[in-house]
Amino acid sequence: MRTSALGLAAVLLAASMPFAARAALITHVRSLTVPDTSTGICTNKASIWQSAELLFPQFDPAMGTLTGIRIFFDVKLVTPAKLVWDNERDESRTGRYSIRTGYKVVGPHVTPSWHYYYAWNWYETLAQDSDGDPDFIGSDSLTQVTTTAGRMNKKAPGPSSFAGYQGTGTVALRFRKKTYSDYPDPEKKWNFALRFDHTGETTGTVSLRYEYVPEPTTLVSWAGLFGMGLIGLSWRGRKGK
Ligand SMILES: [Ca+2]
Ligand SMILES: [Ca+2]
Repeated sequence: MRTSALGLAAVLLAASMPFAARAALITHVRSLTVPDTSTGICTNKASIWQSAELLFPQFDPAMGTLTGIRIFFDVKLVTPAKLVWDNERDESRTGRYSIRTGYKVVGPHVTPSWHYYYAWNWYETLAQDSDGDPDFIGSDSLTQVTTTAGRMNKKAPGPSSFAGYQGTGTVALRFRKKTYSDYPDPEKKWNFALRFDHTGETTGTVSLRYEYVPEPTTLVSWAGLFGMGLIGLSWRGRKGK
């Protein structure tokens, strides 16, 4: 009886160990809205940054050992970005140009190479020779609207990057969106005035996921219960003799 009780306790304890050591996940999801931005005017290249800050709970070290961090985002332009070009040269040309949207998440120990995503669209349109002022209207103007969407799933490079994410407070992640446009012009022949009428409203979600191994208190308490059961079974075994 004592032998079988010992064997049972050993089996239960062994079975509990992989369970206690298995990684667990906590995912915090935040919705994101980056509104339209007012018009920006520049020459040859247009670029506008927008950003929004999201607060996430830190990982409480009392829960266990943090082993991994992942950031997911899933966003799209819900209103299209609109770009207007105006040719400033007395020469028409079919130009190939792009409107791109870059998405980036910035936080503690996050590098651009860790969380960065681009989506871009290419267009080809004839630009008539310049009609003089005014800009952004007339036969020398091109108007293009575009939509983009981005999805990303990135993992933190390693434990050295976990510091800012651990504690009982919050960690701030800044979501940045860059909408910009340019065109291949190796001969430097072109001169455009560019204007973003707006860069489109972005909505979506950003998620922060912690991967961790739960505190061994779980294992200790199970082992304690099994130990007590073992004592009880042994005692009954002796009493039954
Ligand atoms: Ca012009
Ligand atoms: Ca014009």
